[in-house]
Amino acid sequence: MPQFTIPEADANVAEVLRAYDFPATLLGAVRYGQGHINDTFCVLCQPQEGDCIRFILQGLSLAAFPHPEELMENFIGITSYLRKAVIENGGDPARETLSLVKTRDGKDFYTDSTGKVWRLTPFIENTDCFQSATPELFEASARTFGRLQYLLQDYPAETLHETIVNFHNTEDRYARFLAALEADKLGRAKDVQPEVQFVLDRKADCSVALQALRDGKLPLRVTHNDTKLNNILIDRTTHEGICVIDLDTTMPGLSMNDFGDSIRFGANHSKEDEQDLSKVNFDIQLYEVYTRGFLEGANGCLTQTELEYLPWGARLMTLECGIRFLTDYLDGDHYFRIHYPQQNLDRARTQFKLVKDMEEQFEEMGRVVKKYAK
Ligand code: ADP
Ligand code: GN1
Ligand code: MG
Repeated sequence: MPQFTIPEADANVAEVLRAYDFPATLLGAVRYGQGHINDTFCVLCQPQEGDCIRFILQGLSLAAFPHPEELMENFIGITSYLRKAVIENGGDPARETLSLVKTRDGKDFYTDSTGKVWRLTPFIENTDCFQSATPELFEASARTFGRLQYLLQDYPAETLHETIVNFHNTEDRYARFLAALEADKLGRAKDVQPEVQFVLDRKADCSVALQALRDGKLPLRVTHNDTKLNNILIDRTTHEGICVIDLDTTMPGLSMNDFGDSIRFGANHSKEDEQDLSKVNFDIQLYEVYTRGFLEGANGCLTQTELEYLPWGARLMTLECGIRFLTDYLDGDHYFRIHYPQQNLDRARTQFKLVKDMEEQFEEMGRVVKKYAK
């Protein structure tokens, strides 16, 4: 039987595991996934016969989510709502939406002795989670994210907490970037002048979506707000997107941002922290397949103006994410988990290269949306 040890640094995982009753012999927990924010572990249990039973254990980042109890309230509201929708459509709720395992004392999550909130969910088996995808898989992910928009269109948005205030407020992100630049805590600003200038030159862009919202042109919907390809599980048998995960930022937002964040992450062939920028290119063909899939999944629920703003969503989510990486770099890397010192700067650079490419192909991006808009 394999033995797993819990690393010293994650000592409170042992405490958390004791809070749960597992259905078979607990083997241990290993770090899992490529998320930048939460602490994710795969928990393994061995029944007397048969394969391991797996769970996903997640410690919520207090740096990102100051009110984890509110976040968990959102999580329960959204997953219960999706569960009903899946059942109504004849689907399998155990695989098509996340669910929670209760603690020994019947709670939906566990708060450890340091105040950190943890949740346990069944591992959705026979699925894959991709960092990059073939056009077919990318289109499948698009259908699933588009469909989420469709499924959540009547969700009572006013019941949701804003888990991260001003999350996709690009004007606010710009202001926080200026503050980090001004403070220049680690003296890094002098080495990143081209990147700083890139952001300063795009101040006006940061207002495009918010101005449209203020003008009443775009509706506020319930959106996921973190629609990376690796926030979706793809069924290994059907190759369809089966479950949207990472619901921590699901709250009122703009449809263009859900579309845009997927394009930012998936419509290229490079890693988010690729150092060789000659490899970082926006791929309009991948953009096209994603657009087709997203609009199919959304099933006509988007307004004409929302459709017109989709290309801006891609440009702005990419710019905003680059601004956030650069801000964190200037600030000393407190928000996004890094694995080497310049990683946030490398991440910012890839985003800015993609923004530049999108600016050059912006008209074509608009034409593609028109081609598939119902
Ligand atoms: P983060 O907020 O850190 O990105 P995620 O919720 O996206 O955390 O989880 C990190 C990774 O863990 C995912 O990319 C996926 O590979 C895996 N994962 C999360 N939940 C499940 C689940 N219920 N079943 C299978 N894999 C999961
Ligand atoms: C974070 O949690 P994860 O790794 O799925 C971040 C997103 C960024 C993304 C960049 C809560 O997503 O907003 O776009 O990194 N999530 C949060 O890869 O800040
Ligand atoms: Mg994630």
